[in-house]
Amino acid sequence: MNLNSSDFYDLESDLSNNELTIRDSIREFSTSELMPNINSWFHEGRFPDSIISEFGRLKTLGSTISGYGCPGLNYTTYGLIMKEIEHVDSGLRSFVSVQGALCMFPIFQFGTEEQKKKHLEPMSRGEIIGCFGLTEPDHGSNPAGMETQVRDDGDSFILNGHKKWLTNGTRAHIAIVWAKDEDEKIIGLIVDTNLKGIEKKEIKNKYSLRTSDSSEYIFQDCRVPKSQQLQVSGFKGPFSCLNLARFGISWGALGAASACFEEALQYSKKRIQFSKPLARFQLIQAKLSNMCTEITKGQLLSQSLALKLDNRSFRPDQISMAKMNNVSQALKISRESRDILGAVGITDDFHTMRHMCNLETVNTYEGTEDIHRLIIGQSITGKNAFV
Ligand code: TGC
Ligand code: FAD
Repeated sequence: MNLNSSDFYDLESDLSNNELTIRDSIREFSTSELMPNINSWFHEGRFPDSIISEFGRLKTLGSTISGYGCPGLNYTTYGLIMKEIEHVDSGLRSFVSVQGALCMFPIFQFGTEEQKKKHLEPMSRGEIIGCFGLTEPDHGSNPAGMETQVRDDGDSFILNGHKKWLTNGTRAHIAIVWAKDEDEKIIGLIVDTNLKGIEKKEIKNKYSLRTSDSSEYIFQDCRVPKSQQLQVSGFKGPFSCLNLARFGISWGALGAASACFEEALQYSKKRIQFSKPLARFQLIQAKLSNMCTEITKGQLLSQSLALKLDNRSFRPDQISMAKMNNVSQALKISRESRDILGAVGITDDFHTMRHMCNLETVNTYEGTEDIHRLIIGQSITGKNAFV
């Protein structure tokens, strides 16, 4: 076994040649293009636009979609891509999640043929960028309370409301916006972000996910042509996009967790205290053993879930379990790794603390840890804690 590896069960041997080839191409790109720059991007608090076309060239955008310029990869490969990118940084993975799972997926799944032909191919190349507006300032965990609404006006809808925390929002060409119609039904619109009546504000003051573009959109009598409506009604529209994104996050979190574990493991073998390497102390070994065990368990959950998604036999509450577990464990692992690194762990000579700050966001977005706990609770008890 490679002692720096967190793959204790040799789960890599379950991967096909094609899955490994794609994983390796992302790893090569991450090592040569992303890792050398990640600290500067994080300090500057900016998403690097220069990598978007590379993400497109590497087929990371909309990778599970078949046709319209997309490669139709299986869910294990999609997961591996997310893991490799988040091994570098959660904010960079967020760009890919939002573009693919939250914007291209609904267009593919619920769009008209005309909408698919217009958007999907350029989106797969990163020439059209999307963002996703479900959350509002007063409605996060409970989007059912949303106040954003549309009024019917002939060939158009008149859109009013306020969406917050849109990842990719300041550079997006289109926004997938979820709103209530006059009958209080949820509808989805592909909104051209240059339309009159949209005010965009970047959210700058973040300690977490600093390489990701977060923004808010205020719609004031924004006229959206009805031709931009998605063919879905009700919450299954936005929630089915979240399924794919949450699944990808369950893999991504394993990337961040293994980056932290690998850093702590290497350091513990070199750092001498009390005349011994830290790795010789039982308490340090216990921490490393726990981290490695949790990463292995998380990988088993995500790999098993990928096969269920391939067979279309998954349940959303199974995705909740993988998202909740893998992200909360990754956050714990990043904190333990930071502890093992001692003082130097708070500097950017190491990547652990950046991962730790990022994982605070990942544990909150796409459904907080406790919201997923309650989704699982509802399944196993048959009692709905949300009403
Ligand atoms: P509920 O009554 O349970 O369901 C309403 C309708 O939706 C259907 N449904 C689903 N369909 C597909 N997949 C799922 N996962 C689904 N969950 C529910 C359900 O069958 C029902 O359909 P129908 O036809 O019977 O009407 O809905 P609820 O309002 O009680 O939901 C409760 C709760 C808490 C589970 C839900 O509100 C929730 O998941 N809240 C969390 C909100 C959230 O995750 N927001 C994410 C915003 S996007 C984001 O964070 C992007 S981060 C981007 C990045 O990666 O950078
Ligand atoms: P709240 O819902 O106010 O929750 C606050 C706390 O209360 C949490 O601990 C929560 O678990 C707890 N809580 C809430 N309800 C219950 C309950 N019933 N029982 C027990 N505890 C409860 N949204 C988008 O639509 N698009 C995006 O692209 C997007 N990107 C994001 C990027 C970043 C960097 C961040 C931080 C968020 C992003 N979000 C996005 C928003 C994200 O989905 C929400 O932040 C998340 O759903 C939680 O909502 P909230 O922040 O309003 O917290």
